[in-house]
Amino acid sequence: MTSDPLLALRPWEAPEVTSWGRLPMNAVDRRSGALPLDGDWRFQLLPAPDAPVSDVWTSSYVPGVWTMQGTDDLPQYTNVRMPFAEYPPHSPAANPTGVYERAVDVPADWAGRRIVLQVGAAESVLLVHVDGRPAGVSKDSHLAAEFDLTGLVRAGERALVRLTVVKWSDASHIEDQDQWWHGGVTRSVLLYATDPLHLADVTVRAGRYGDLRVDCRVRDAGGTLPAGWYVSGELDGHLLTQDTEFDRANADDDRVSDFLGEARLLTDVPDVRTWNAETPELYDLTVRLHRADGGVADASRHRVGFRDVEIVERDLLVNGERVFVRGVNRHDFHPLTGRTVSPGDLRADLVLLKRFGFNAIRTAHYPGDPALYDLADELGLYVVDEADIESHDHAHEIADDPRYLNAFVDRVSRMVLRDKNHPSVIVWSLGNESDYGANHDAAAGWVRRHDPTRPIQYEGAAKRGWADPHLASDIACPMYAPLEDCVAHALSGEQTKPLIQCEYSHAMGNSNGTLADHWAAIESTPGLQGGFIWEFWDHGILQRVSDGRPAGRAGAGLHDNGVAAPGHRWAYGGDFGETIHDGAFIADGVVFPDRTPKPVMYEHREIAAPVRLECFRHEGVVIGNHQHFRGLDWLAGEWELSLADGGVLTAPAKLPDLRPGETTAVPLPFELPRGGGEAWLTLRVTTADDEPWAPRGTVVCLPQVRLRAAAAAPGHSARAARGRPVEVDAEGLLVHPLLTSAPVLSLWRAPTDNDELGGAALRWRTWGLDTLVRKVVDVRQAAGRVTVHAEYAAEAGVVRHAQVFTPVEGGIHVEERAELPDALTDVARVGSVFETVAGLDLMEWYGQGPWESYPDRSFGAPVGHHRVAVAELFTPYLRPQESGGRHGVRHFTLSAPDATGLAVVLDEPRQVSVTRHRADDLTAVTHHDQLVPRAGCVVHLDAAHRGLGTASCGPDTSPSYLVTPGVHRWSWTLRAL
Ligand code: IPT
Repeated sequence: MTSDPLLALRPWEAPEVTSWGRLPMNAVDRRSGALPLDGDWRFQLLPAPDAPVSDVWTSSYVPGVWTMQGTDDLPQYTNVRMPFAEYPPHSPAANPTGVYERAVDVPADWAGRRIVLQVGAAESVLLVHVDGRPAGVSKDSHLAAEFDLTGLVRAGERALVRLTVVKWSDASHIEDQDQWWHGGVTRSVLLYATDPLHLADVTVRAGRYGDLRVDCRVRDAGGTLPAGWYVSGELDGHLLTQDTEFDRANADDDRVSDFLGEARLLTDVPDVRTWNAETPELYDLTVRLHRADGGVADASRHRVGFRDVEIVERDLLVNGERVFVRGVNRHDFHPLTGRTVSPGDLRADLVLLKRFGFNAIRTAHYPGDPALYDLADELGLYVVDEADIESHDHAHEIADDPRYLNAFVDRVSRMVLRDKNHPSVIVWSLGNESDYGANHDAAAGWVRRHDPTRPIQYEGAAKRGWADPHLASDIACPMYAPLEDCVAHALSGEQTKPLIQCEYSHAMGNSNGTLADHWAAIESTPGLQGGFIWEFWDHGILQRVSDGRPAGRAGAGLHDNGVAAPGHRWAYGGDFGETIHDGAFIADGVVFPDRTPKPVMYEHREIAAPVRLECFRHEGVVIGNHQHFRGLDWLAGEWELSLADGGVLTAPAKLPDLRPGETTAVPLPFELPRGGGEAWLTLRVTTADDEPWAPRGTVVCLPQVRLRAAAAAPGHSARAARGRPVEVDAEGLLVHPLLTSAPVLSLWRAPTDNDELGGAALRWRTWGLDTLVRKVVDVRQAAGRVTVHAEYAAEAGVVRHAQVFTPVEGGIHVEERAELPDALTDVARVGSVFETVAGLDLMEWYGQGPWESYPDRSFGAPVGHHRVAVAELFTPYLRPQESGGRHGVRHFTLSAPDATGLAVVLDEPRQVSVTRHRADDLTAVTHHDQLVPRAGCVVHLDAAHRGLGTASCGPDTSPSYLVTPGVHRWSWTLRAL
C-alpha cells in the first residue's frame, strides 16, 4: 500500500471524486504577470499509477502529449467504443501514467502573497505534489485546474513540482469523444501570485442597449477582514465606480470565512457599438480591487462585447436578429503536437473559418483553449461552448448513474464559470452523445440559475423529440437529420424551438454533397437556422513511414498543400499498430491535417456569400446584401464576363449601398457581345480594406449569373469530314497517337468514404462493377465512320455500349450510348475513360472550377476559363478515393509545355476528371503516399456521375443526383492541338 494520500485515494477509479484541493473555477485572467512553466520537464512513463517511480528520467515537453514524444505509448483512435474492456467506473490495470517533475524558483518578491499553480489541461487525472507533499487532484481533461500552493512553497526558494498524469480512469468513460486518445499535460502550466485579498471571480453582463453589470467576487485567503476596500472598473478609459450594492458577507458575524463578498459595478454605455459575428466590437474593461488606501490589490482584464442572445418562439436571436448559424465542429488538433495547439494555430484556424464564410464554432466535444474564446470574440465567431462529457460507449448507464452526477455538474459548471464573459459564447452545450438522464438535468439546472442569459442545447435531449419541453435543450439540435425531416418539422406547426443541427454534412473524404441544397432549404424555411458541419479537421497525425512513429515537433514543415513529405504520411486509426481502432473515420474534416482547405471550403464560402447576384432581368442584375448586420461598404467588387469562346472582360464594380436583407437592380456593366455562346457574369467580391481576418483584396465570394445560354447543341450525328481515317484495332478499340489507352465504358469510381460506409460500394461490387470485362460484339465501318458495339457482363445483367467514331476536321467525333439493365439502380458513373501519352501537364477548360466539384457539390465553382496543372487537379484525400472531378466542363485541353496535346469538346456540360491515377490504382491503396502517379493522364468524361452525399455518417445524396438505369448518351470530339 502506498503512503501517498493522493495515490491511496485511487482517484482514477472514483467518479465521485472530481477534485481535491482544487480552487473554484473563475474567469479572472491570470496570464499576465505569471511565471510560465512551459518547456521541458523531467519525465517518466509508469505502467500504472501506483507503480514505483524510478531514477530513470527522460524529458517531455509541456504543454504536450507524451503519446507523440517518443514513448512507447502511442496515439490510438476510436470513435464510439472505448479502447479498453472495463466497464465504468473502472480502468485497465495497464494504465500509462506520466510523471512530470520540475524545479521551480519561486520569486523572492512573492513573499506574503498567495501563490497558485495553474495546470491548463491534463488528461485524464492530474495529481499534484510539491516537494513530495500532496497539493491536489483534478479531473476534467480540457479545463484548467488551480491549486493554492501558498502553504507548500516559500518565496525565494526552489520547489519541486510533480504532476502525475494518469491516462485511463473513470473519467475516460465520460471523455469518450471521437478522436485520438492521448496522455499528457496539453495546455500551459503557470505559477502566479496574488495579494491574499484577491478577485476570486468577475462576471460581466453586457446587453445590446449598452447596459453593463460587473459582479466581482472577492476572497481573502488570509482570513482577515480588511475595512474600506472597494472595486472600480475602467471601460475604454471611462471610470466605473462601485455600485452601492455591496454585499459584504459575514458582516454581522465575527467568524471569518475566506469568502468576503461581492461588489457590483453598473453602468449604461450611450451609443453602444454592439457585438455580433460580423462586426465584433469590443470594449476593454479592467476591474480593480482596491485596498482602503486606494492601492490596487488585484486586477483583471476583460474584453466586453455588448450583445443579447434570446430565443423568441422558434428563432434564436442575436441582438434581436434571427441569424443563420454557419457553423463547424472544431476539435483541438495538431498533426505534430496532438491535442496541444498554440495561440498562433488557433488564430490560423479561426482566420481560415472566417475567410470561408463560417460564423460559428461548436467546441466539439469539450471546452477549447482559453485563447480560442478571445479570438472568437475578436474575429467574430459565435461559439456553442460544449462541456467535456461524452460517454458514448456506456451512455445509457452513465447518464443516470449517481456516481457520475458530480462529474456532470462539475464539468458543465466549470465551463460556464470560465467562459461566461465571452460575447462569442451564445449557447452552452451539456456535452455530446451521452444519452439523456438526470445527470444532464442537474447540470442544466445549475446553468439555468447561474447564467440565465444564454440558451442551453444538448443533442441527447433533443433526441427525445425536437419539440419536447425537457430541461436540457432549448434548441432542437439533432445530428445528421435528413433535410426532408428538418423541413417537415418546420412546416408541421409543431415546432417550438429553433432547429440548428449540432452536426450535419459529414466531411469525411470527398464529401459534403447537397450542402447547397441544405442551405437553400434553410434560407427559405422559417424555423431552420443552420447547423455545424462535422468537422473542421482531418485528424491525420504526421507519421514517419520508416518506423511508424509520430514525427512530432521534428515534422515541422514536412508537408505541403495537404500532402505529407516523402517518407511520411498522415496516419489515421490503425496506423500505430493498435488493434482496436476506427480507421479513417478520424479523417472527416473540411481541412487537411496541415489546414489546407479541401474543395468543400470553396463551396461553403459561396453558400455563405454576403453578396448575392439574385438574377438577371431587364438588362440589369439584382444584387442582394445577405448579411445580418453589415452594409456592403467593407467589400470591393469587380465584374467579370466570361464567354464560352474564350473572351473575358472585366470592369470595376461599385457595390450599392444596401442594408442587410436589401436588394437592388444595377445595370449590366457590359454590352453583351453579339453572337451565340454562353456568357456568365461573375462579381468578384473582395475585402476593401484589411479585416482582422483577411488582408485587403482577399476573395470573399464569387457570385455568378448566366447572362446567355449556349446555342442549341449540334445534332448527335456528326458529318464525316475528310481527314485522317479512324483506326480501331481487332477489339474495336480506338487507335490514336495521343492515347495510350482507348476510350472504354466506365461505370466505376474508386469508392469514396461515403460510398464505402454508406453501402453503395458494396452494392457496386456485388453487381461486379469493379471488375467489368469488355467484350467486343461488332465492329462496322461505313462511309469513313466506325461503329463498335461492346458488352460488359455484370452480375446484375449486361451493359451494352456503342461507340460511333467519325473523322471530323482535325480530329474524331465520338458518339456513345450505354444501356444499363434495370437492376443497376444506382451506379457511380456512366461515361468514357481513356489514357493519354505522357507529358500533358496542363489542363485548361471552360466550365466550373477551378477547384474540384461534383454534381451535388458544385455551387461554389463558378463557370469560367480555368487553368490548373494536372498534378494539382487531384485532391489528396487521406484514404485515396475518387477525386479531382470538375463539374460542368464544356471543353478542355491537355497540353505539354511545347503546346502540343489534345483538345476535347463535349456535347454539353459534363463531369470530367483528369488525374494520373486509374480508379483501380486508388482503390488498391490505403494511404496517399502509396500512390504512384502514372506518366500519362487518366481522363474520365461522364455522361452522368453520382452525387457524393454524406452517407459515411448521415444522409446519402438526394435522388436527383443518382445515376439511374436505362439509356445514357453522350458525345465528344477529340482533336490534336
Ligand atoms: C457523431 C459524433 O458526435 C461525432 O463525435 C462524430 O463521431 C461523428 O458522429 C462522426 O464523425 S456520433 C455518430 C454515431 C452519429
